[in-house]
Amino acid sequence: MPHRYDDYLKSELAPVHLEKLMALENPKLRRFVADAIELCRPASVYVCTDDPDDIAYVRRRAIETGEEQRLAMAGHTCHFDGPTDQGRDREVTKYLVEPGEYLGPTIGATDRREGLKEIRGYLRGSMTGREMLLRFFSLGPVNSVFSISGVQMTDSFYVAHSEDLLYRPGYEQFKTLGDSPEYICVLHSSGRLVNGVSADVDRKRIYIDLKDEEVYSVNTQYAGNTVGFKKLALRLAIRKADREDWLSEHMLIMGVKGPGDRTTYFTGAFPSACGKTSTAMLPGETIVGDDLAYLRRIAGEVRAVNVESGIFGIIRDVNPQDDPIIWAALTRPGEVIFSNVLIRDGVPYWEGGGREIPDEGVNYSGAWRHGKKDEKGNEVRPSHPNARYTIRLKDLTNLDPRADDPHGVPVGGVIFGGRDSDTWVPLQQSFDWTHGVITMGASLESETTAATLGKTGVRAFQPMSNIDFVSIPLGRYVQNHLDFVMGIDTPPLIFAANYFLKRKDGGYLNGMSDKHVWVKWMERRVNGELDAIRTPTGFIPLHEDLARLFDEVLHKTYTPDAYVEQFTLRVRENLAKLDRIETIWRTEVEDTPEVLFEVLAEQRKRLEAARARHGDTISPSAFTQK
Ligand code: SPV
Ligand code: MN
Repeated sequence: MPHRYDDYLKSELAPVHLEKLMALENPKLRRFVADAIELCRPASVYVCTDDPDDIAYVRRRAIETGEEQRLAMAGHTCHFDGPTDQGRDREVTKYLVEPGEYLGPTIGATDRREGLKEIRGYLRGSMTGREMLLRFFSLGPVNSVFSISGVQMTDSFYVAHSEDLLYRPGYEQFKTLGDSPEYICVLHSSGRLVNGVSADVDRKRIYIDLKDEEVYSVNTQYAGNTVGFKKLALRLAIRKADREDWLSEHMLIMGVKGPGDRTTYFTGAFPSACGKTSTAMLPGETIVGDDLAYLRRIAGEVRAVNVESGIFGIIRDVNPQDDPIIWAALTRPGEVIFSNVLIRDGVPYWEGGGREIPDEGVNYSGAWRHGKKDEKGNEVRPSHPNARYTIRLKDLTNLDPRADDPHGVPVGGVIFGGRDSDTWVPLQQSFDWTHGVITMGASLESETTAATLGKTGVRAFQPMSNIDFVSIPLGRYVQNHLDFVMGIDTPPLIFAANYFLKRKDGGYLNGMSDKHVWVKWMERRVNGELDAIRTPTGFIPLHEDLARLFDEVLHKTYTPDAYVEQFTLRVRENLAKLDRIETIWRTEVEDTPEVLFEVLAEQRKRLEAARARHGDTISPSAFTQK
């Protein structure tokens, strides 16, 4: 049946591309594509299917346009984002909302009409003389109850190439949608380029239209602002999950080996640059995903899939000792995109990479030599702290065999962890699901990192590590978590991890690899095999169990003194945190569920009673085994 936009599309698309588009009998798609062409005025439109020739075209053009440069090793390329485009930009990322629509203290919101007018103004004519790409992906395994289809239009071959590595192909799946409007649309333009870099930085905008489920992104290239199916689609998926009674989360998924052949699956929510990828990559365990998870209740179980099929990971400190598997994938021939690292003679260098960084080369600031300063007089580091690599998961040797299972993997435990230098013990388990959701997930705080622009090291409210992406009223979001396990006999256990606890003198209390012991302890707890000590804030491990696991996993001695220092309850800090968290939920959130205050009040009572008996710092030996 002919659609309203057919004649226009016929006049704009070459026959071969028109045919690929028209094979998808979807009216909303035709409207979206026609509107985008009319707005951005590209010189031509290339419709990519799942065909390897189309995918190879994108890869080739990324080099030809200069968005990526070939490196010495076969298949390796590098890309630079502009100096002010090195992380997600919260300031200019906004939801477009109808008057009166309430979301809470997440990223900003702006009036839908005005926002559309502004961003569409910036997109107008933005692709003049350039080629527009249309790409289709499946978020989640193809043909699965979990999956969402996504369509991206972009003038960036780097963005489209990154998506090849990060998402499962979705053109064929799109055909099965028929005329359904249930998919996510993203329109991106890098805007005016100077030396291949978005030039109109003050007109950078990322706007999420909640009504039409479309995302607009312009005058930026950093993947977190442009790759449609990472954080842009996450914001829309959270709304869909809310409507359909499941969860869309900023979580890793991993398999942890137990005794015998047992694998227990965990999801883990950590804010950006707080150990999510390194947890998912622990040696000897298996990775399902490192960033985004969809969770559903299926046949009395919680099950999860990875939205993605690749990693856009922080490269800093990836070296043969700490990240041997990623290191191997980054140093052998194969498809890898390096971004914002230092390049010298076709070789990428980054901080903490275990190889000596040369004194000069090329990085995101242009020609670089040791001691270079920016306009503000600050030293330009050789590789940006948020420099990244993009790879396919299947190029890793530790990919879980069930990573593409359309039914997902069963979730035994959920981990919440932030960058917290002074409050939480390194590891604890909640008393039950509600206690975990409220005192761990909804109470998460984390010090800011280079993954977002702005000052780093500032303690910030980070419920479920998802605050930048929550697109429904925040109280409702927490209520959805509370309700999620209704009807499930044995819900996943909830754990809180803190990899960043420091001594008073400022040194970290734990080594980087200690997290491996923590996940092994969680695995045993999920399987009911170890006892624990009940403290006012949760169950903590026994020294003897950790000592055994340290020996087994890391071949290290774990002394009683180290244990006491790490697991001493810091009552004052925990009470101060309760004050901060309660204030936010009371004063900044309009729809906080009452149970949240009740559960926080119970925690406060337990902490105060313990303080009355034992003082402000309480050794684990003061509490009883349970
Ligand atoms: C993160 O910052 O959480 C990331 C990278 O996973 S991105 O969101 O794409 O910037
Ligand atoms: Mn992330």
